[in-house]
Amino acid sequence: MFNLPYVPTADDLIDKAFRAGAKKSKTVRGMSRRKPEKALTAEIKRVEQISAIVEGDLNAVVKHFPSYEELSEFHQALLDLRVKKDRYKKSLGAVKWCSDRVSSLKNKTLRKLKTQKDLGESRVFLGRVSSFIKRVRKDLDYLVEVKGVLLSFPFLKDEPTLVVAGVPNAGKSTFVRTLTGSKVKIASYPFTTTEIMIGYRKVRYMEYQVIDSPGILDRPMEDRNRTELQAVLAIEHLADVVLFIIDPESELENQLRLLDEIEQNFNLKVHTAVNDKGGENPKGYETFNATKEEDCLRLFKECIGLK
Ligand SMILES: Nc1nc2c(ncn2[C@@H]2O[C@H](COP(=O)(O)OP(=O)(O)OP(=O)(O)O)[C@@H](O)[C@H]2O)c(=O)[nH]1
Ligand SMILES: [Mg+2]
Repeated sequence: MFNLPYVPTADDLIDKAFRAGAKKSKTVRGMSRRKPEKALTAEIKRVEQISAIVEGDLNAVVKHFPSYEELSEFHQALLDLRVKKDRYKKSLGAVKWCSDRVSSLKNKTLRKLKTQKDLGESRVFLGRVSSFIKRVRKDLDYLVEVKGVLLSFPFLKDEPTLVVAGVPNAGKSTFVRTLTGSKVKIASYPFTTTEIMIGYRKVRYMEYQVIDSPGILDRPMEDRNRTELQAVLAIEHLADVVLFIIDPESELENQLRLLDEIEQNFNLKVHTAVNDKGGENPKGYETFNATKEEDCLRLFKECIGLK
């Protein structure tokens, strides 16, 4: 989804650029250290090569990392859970600053080398480039972290979307897996799903996006952890309709309060069903077995308004 470039560490970038510079100057200079003309050309080539590599790597970062503003609302909210947006903006700005400084220093150094023919300018250039790069060391490290976060984002299609929600261990993933065939993880303990997972199902030639979300606990929003909040964001930003699965083995009171919260806070159609793990179903909600395809398809069609 994001075409994110290689983000070098400060040390790697210095190392890579300086090595390439040395190699380039060596091929020009050859073995004849004493010829001043060749020595000068060799230093010019070194400076050009180093700045090409530094600017190339840094500009790729500036160009290909998405700006916060160009992300969808859902992705912005997801990023906010993991990353400080001001820090992200600042890091991109710092990388741009470094690339610009190297570029203007290169121009200045090349002018001096060509006019004054002072080879010492090349050494000054190396020192200053290295210190510019070291000044953005933390920014580069931060962007490596942001890259990991951006790459973990789910790829979403612009299609009618059902978000499956409920308390942990309710059977959400089992439903999504049976309905869509997506290989989401299922286990008999809470918080098995820690990120938003996506499956697709076609019904009457129309494709629907089905989102498996982490469990949400019935507790105040400010107490909810990052895992739970991802589910809240999916309901808020992605859902056209919600399927709320009730776990008959878990306390009903809490689940009904959570259901009420979802119904009150988001202007959405919420369909409710109880899976058939056993236990009671006092309100007479529809029962289904999440491992049976026919049950899941029936329920799904009801959610999207098809018979
Ligand atoms: N008998 C029965 N067991 C089910 C049903 N649905 C799920 N289970 C079992 O319930 C347990 C939890 O299932 P998951 O699908 O992982 O639940 P989840 O809601 O995704 O859980 P989290 O990701 O932790 O929130 C597993 O042991 C499933 O095998 C069902 O319809 N009938
Ligand atoms: Mg799950």
